Amino acid sequence: MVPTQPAALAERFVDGHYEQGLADVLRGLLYIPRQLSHTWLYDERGSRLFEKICELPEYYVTRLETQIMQTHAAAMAGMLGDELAIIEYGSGNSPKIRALLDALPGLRSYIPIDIAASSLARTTRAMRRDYPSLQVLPLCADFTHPLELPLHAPDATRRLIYFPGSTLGNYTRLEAVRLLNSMRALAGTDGAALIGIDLVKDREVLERAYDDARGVTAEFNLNALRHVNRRLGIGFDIGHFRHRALWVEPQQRIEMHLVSSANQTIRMGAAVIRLLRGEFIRTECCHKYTPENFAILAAEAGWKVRANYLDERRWFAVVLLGAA
Ligand code: AVJ
Repeated sequence: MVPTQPAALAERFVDGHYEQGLADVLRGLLYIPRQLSHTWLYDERGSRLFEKICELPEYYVTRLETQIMQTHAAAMAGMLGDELAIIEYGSGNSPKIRALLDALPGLRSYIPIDIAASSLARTTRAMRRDYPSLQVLPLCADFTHPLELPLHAPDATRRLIYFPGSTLGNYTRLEAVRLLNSMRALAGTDGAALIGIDLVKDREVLERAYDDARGVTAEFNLNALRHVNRRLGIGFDIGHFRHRALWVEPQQRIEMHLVSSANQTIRMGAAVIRLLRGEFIRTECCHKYTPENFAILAAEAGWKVRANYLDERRWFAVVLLGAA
């Protein structure tokens, strides 16, 4: 099928990126269960919808983590000391990182890492403005691949990896161990990490958090299909899918699905995919942990838990890790 906007696509998919993107999506849809990478959730509109999700009454994640950071920043700073460079996975510019920076007046440098150049630039500008004595060294990169820190990054300083948001939960157990392992290598022998993880809780609370009454999360999920349509010139009919969030007990995770509400045929290049009514495409997994099983996971990557910071209901945790 010919892409709908050849000029715009040509800009984005130079050197075979278009074919690569199409092949990746097709491979996922032929998988059992059918799946689409969670990264398709985040285009401009998807990022705006996610910001709206963070303000929903049902989505406790962002609020609780911010509250935990504000309550315990001083204690964290006490454990970490001042001689520090912070490397954030995913560029923050959020009240979470700010709580930490405010508690560490002697902090040397802050290195935000983001694959999206525009939000990285926005974060860099805001942080340089609000923390004039801090060295802000942005790195535009995919943190699931080997990282090269900016050349002038201080190497004698102790490193703290900051990975908030429960984003680690989007990865499978194996991928999470690999990611924690690469953080361990990047942090160095005296390095530390601060990871935000969402904790196991009642099914109803979890499913509500991912299927809110106002339908913002449903729109966020469906937007992945709009994104694929636009970027790859596919013709998913948004009206033939509905959002579902499901707690999958054995895997201890929420799965977001797009359920086909009709028998339908989707054409992708030379390939044809037939979806039966009730069949689904999985778009995201959000793993939830207990402090105990997260400690085991971290240990597999060479980390030892130094402190757990939790909210009163024990719904969310920020975990301080050090070398094992
Ligand atoms: C941004 C990955 C942390 O898993 O809770 C929110 C994404 N998906 N609602 C999460 C998300 C549906 C969010 N993370």
